[in-house]
Amino acid sequence: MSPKTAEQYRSQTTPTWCKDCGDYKVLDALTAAMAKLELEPDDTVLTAGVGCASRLPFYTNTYGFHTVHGRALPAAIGTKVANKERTVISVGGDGDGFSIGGNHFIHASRKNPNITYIIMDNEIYALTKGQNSPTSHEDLLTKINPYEVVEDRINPVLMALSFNTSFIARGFCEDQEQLTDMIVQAIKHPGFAFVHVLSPCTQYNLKVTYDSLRKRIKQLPEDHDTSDRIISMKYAMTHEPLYMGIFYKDVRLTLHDKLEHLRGMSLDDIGNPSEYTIQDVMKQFE
Ligand SMILES: Cc1ncc(C[n+]2csc(CCOP(=O)(O)OP(=O)(O)O)c2C)c(N)n1
Repeated sequence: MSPKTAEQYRSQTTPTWCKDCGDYKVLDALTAAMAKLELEPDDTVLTAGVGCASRLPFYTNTYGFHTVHGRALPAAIGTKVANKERTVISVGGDGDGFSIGGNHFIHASRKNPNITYIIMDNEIYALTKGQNSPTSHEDLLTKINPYEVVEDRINPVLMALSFNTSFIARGFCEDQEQLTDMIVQAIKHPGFAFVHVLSPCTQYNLKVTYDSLRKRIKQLPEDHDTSDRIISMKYAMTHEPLYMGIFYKDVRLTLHDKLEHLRGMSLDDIGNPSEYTIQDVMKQFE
């Protein structure tokens, strides 16, 4: 029988996150969402790259795959392709997801696998003790750029909208109820679902605090049309205010649907591939 409470989805491992790290709250919301959906831990897989946020799978009692830096998504897609019955959720930080792993985000959006991707955005590389990330504010001076920042920041939600990611939401880790509901909807969404979570680091980015975020955020209007990508882009354009809520949803064929179609085609149109010899295949290249 699947667990009934969020606590029952936690592992015995004590998080190594710093005091008041936003990632604790993301873990709370994710496990609450798992409890709401009554996910079976044995049928649930979390994949992650490297970073403080990417440690999250250690703290749940599901299967977990701590991959290498930036590679949470390929592992998740492979897991889902191998077994579509599994609920697959990728987690990680803004550095992992948008810097070294940024290309995978583009291609996951194109493939549209039925997985969920939760990015805990603290606008810094925290595990490596404070370097600028792709989402860092242009004024954030750190030890790698003590005088001036020379790169612009990216806008994750706008980026996802431009890639036509099939579910896009943004939440604040302190708003547990909304974040839990967003994660529930993301997991239920048939396709690649991206949840951008504002999750402050209390050690290495003192410019992005719970208070400063609280002042910047604003809810999307209740009547926001989540099927309208252009309107969603307008809301996503601004960093001030930062709009919260579900920006966009589009139900279309998933990677699995397309692969099934392809499998069907190979049987109907060209016969059983196992009847082919290597010579038959080589002939096609003569
Ligand atoms: C190939 C590779 N390059 C660099 C690193 C060092 N490294 C580990 S975590 C990390 C950044 C993590 O930042 P983020 O993903 O934002 O997560 P956070 O720690 O802030 O939660 C870096 C650069 C690494 N482990 N592997």
